Order: sequence, then structure tokens, then C-alpha cells
Amino acid sequence: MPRGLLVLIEGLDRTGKSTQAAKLVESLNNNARLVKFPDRTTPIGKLINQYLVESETQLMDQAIHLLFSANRWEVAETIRATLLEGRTVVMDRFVYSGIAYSAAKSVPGMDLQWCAQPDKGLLKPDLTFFLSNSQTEQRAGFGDERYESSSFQSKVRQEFEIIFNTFESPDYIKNHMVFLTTTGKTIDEVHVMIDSALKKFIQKGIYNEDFMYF
Ligand code: DGP
Repeated sequence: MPRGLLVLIEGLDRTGKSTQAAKLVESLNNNARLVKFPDRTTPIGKLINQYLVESETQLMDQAIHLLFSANRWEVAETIRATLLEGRTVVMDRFVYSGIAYSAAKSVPGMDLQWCAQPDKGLLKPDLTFFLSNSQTEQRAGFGDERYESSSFQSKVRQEFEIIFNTFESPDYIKNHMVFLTTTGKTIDEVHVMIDSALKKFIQKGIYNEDFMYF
């Protein structure tokens, strides 16, 4: 039985990632599993949630970075097992968010290489969708969680670009990444774009049984 596909939906806050990830899983007729990061339900995830929603929760930037990474490692084996069952896994955020949000803090010593290190060895997506939306990125009021300010988000956006160009080969970007602008598009329109890009990817037969790793 061929293994399932590892699909990632990435992007800044409020670009519709979670909505699209859920819609994609639904459209795959339950032969897919949705994995959202951070997973706030695990013990590590609860700590992450506390950090995100309570501004008085103090944690060293290095410590929270490692917790986000540990939160991904917590489910790494489940993801692999699901793929080996032949089911698709759709992830809502993953390693790229991990590097981008931490690097955007510009903490001395926490450069891209430092930020990328703890996630080395995690499975690399077969196909990544990066969603951007200029309307949500420019708006003044974002939300109440830590990181939800337009100045920080624009820093994160720059970091995403640097990360893709630093860590991924032009070949990987061309074959395994899809950049989608969702500005002015309805949820259904974006879903159709994702669905057709996924079908095209499968038709091209680029992915093989071997896993790729960060
Ligand atoms: P979300 O539940 O997708 O809204 O993510 C919560 C917030 O945490 C959001 O502002 C993005 C940020 N975030 C997600 N993953 C990571 C990560 O691995 N590291 C850091 N530093 N921030 C992250």
C-alpha cells in the first residue's frame, strides 16, 4: 500500500489556514487526518497556550522555542504511522512557523540556524501551501494573543521568505511548494485552488515512497 501524502498549510496569522486545512481534510473523505500546531491539548501545548494568551507568563524566548518544537516531536510518530497506513496528513503550521516566529523576535544568538536545529529530523512535507493575504496582514487590530500585531506579522512574513530561500533548494520550492494569495477570495475559491494544486501534484507523480526530512 502506498504511503499517504504529508501536506502542510502555512502562513501568517489570520490568513485562513485552519479553515482551509479543515476543508481539505473534509474533501478527502476522511481518508486524511488533520494535525494542528501548536497542539494546545497536550501538556506541552497547554504551556504554549498559556504563554500565548497570558501576557504575564514569562518564558525565555529560547525555552518557548524549544517547547514549540517539542510539541511537534510529540506527534511525529503518530504522523508517520498515519502516513504508513496510507492516509494523508494535513498539517496546519509546522517547522516553517517554528523558525519564522522565533527568528522574527531578533533575539541575539537565536539566528536561523539556531532556530532550525531542534526540528532537524522531522518529516518534510510532500506539498506545502503558503497562504498570504495582504488585507489581513495590513490591518491594525489583529487579536489579543502574543505575536498578533501587524508590525510583528510583517517581520514574520520577511522571515518566512528568508527561510524558504535559505533552507529549501529551488527544485524543492518549484516542485513541493505552492504560494497562494487569498486576498479578496472566498473560502470556497481558495479551497478550489488548493484542491486543484494537490490533484496536479499527485498527477505529476513527484513524490515517492521515501520520506524527506528537515
Ligand atoms: P495559531 O494557533 O495557529 O494561531 O498559532 C498561535 C500563535 O503561535 C501564532 O501567532 C503563531 C505562533 N506560532 C505557531 N507555531 C509557532 C512556533 O513553532 N514557534 C513560535 N515561536 N510561534 C509559533
